[in-house]
Amino acid sequence: MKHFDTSLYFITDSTMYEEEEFLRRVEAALQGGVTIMQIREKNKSTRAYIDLAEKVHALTKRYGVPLIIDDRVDVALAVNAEGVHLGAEDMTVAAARKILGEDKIIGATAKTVSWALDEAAQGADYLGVGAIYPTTTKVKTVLTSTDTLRNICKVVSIPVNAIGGLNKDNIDVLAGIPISGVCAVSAIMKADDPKKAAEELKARAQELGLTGRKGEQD
Ligand code: TZP
Ligand code: MG
Repeated sequence: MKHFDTSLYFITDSTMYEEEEFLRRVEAALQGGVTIMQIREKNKSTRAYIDLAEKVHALTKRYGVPLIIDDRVDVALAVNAEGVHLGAEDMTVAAARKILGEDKIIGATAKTVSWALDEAAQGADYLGVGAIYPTTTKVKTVLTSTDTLRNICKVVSIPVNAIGGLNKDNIDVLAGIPISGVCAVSAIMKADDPKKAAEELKARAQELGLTGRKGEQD
């Protein structure tokens, strides 16, 4: 049985900080109540990715928060992370499931209804849908409308999270859409006070009814 809560899904970006400051911010975010965390590294060697993921995992375990590894099934296995997040250029969910087994969390990116249906059929445990707003985080993405987000929520039964340019002052656009939570990089990572930023984003998401549908599969 997998239990996870995507209410406040924090995705890291280590590119602008020394390691000590990066880890301090990661811990502050955990103290602020993030419910699931993803380490996202695009430019590190495999060895450096594993090294940093081990350090982040030591922190997330202390706070009882699942750690998801972006892109890399091998890194997820190496650090015994709780899961992996896969996009269009990564291993398929079906292939990752064969390697990781049923107990690991496998998330997928989806930007259209048909893409979402395909990922769910392959056995994805949750979907990340966006970018809802333009983002300052380095990523190859296009905007996804809130109509598409709503339609994806209608057709899949797994948790759906919104992502892209989201912060406490603009997530009201998601009100009434049955998502399970919000994903954020910059709103937390680049905040003056990441703990406070996580607390405020979570509180606002809860206020708008955007949280709390948990991923629970047998
Ligand atoms: N996928 C779609 S948008 C995005 C990713 C990884 C980046 C989100 O970053 P931010 O800083 O929360 O806009
Ligand atoms: Mg990817």
